[in-house]
Amino acid sequence: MKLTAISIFPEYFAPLELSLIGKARSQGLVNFSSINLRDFTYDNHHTVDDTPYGGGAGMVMKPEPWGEAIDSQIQGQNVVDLVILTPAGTKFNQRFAQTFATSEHIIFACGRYEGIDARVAEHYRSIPSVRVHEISIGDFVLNGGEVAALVMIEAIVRLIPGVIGNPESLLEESHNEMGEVEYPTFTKPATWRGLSVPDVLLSGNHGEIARWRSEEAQRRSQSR
Ligand code: 6GU
Repeated sequence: MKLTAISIFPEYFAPLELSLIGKARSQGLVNFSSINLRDFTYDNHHTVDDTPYGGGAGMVMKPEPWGEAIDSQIQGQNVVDLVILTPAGTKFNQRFAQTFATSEHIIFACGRYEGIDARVAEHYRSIPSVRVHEISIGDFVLNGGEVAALVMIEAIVRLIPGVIGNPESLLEESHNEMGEVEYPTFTKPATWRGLSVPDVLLSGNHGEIARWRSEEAQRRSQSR
């Protein structure tokens, strides 16, 4: 899988060197690159924003650098998923992560300021080899799409076969097919600061344990 982030702060993606994602990269399971939007400007100031038509506060990202940057990444590609990060987008969830985990190439367009000129999404929707997704990671406002892209990348890359050592852990975890969150988990010691692990988990009775976990998962899913 190829992942490309386009941003005015490509340094934001440095953490992708770490941990499981870093390992997936060094194993060749994912190929990540971040590119600087300002490299696709032609004026001395490398301008990427301007005032909004119709007035109002804040600045809007100009379409031309985005067009040039995205074009440079879709050349000669089959199909690409173009993810435009915006708090006004469709909310990201585990189902989206599963769908994107089968993508060949995802381009993350990380806007700043009051967002990217709306014609960028419109233009790429008219290109048959590009699937455009405007996506938010939740009902709150970030300063830009970079952190949202990092969240999506982590959720997606861990679903690629071979990235997680034990694929069974993917089946049991929260937000699985059942839409349920996970049951509470415990490890040694059996008593910690006066708090004991539920007896059933020490019983060795696998049927009872499975029943207890499923009840706890249901209870948590309802109350949260
Ligand atoms: Cl994708 N971008 C920004 N700027 N804020 C957000 C977001 C994205 N998702 C939630 N808040």
